[in-house]
Amino acid sequence: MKNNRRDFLFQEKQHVNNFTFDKRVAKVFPDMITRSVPGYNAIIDNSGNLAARFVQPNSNCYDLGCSLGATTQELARNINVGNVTIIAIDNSQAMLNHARLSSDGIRRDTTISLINDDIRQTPINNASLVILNFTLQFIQVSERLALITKIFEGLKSGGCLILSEKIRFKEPKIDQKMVELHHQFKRCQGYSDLEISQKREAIENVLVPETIDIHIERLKKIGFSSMHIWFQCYNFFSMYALK
Ligand code: GEK
Repeated sequence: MKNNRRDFLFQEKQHVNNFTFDKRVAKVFPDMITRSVPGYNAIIDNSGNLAARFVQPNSNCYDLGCSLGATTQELARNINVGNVTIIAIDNSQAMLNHARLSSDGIRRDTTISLINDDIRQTPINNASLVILNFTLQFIQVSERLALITKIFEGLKSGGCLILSEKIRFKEPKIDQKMVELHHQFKRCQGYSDLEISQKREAIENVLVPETIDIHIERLKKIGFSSMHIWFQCYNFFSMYALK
């Protein structure tokens, strides 16, 4: 099955339901996410770069909310130390069904395991790298501290968490400006105003963005020793935090 179909899901006027990662979304997901998230490809590519820098031998890497495995594939290609297992987890079987991972250019002693599970339940252990690329935003705000605390406890010393998210801004005028710039980006990617507004309505109650300050305060409170924002475009950012 091809994974390069055009996202037309919100093209027609419709009764809008809450967004879910179902079969229809899985079919068009690569097109949907690259045309919706400014800098998505740069973030995936650089997750590989960070993996090359931080993954330790004889350890686990976790790609939490792996969708079709784009980040997992990039990690696998960039790991340059021995005996690493990548554990890629998603709770949508429809998304995992569309994952296409290639073994080209991957070390023989790197293992990939795709798992259908809820990341709130999955144990994390012996981890040198954990990635949350646009996944924390779908976890209830009240459950985020517990999830990141579990990740911190499962990380080895020197281990790295990559966190990429849609964000909001405390100052309403700035927030509004960034939302408009994001919508302008989507228009440039070929989405109509109707598609933009219907997608927004579908995702509003499902994806809850937080400010950068809230993310950083939480990571500090949990005990991460340093935090570095390495990418930001409008209301999207990526950072890495070290244990
Ligand atoms: C990428 N990281 O291509 N447990 C497991 N998976 C979950 C949960 C949960 N509780 N909640 C949501 N998901 C990917 C993109 S998409 C981001 C991540 C987006 C999964 C959900 O099924 C979906 O596949 C993914 O998190 C979020 O780099 O669509 O904006």
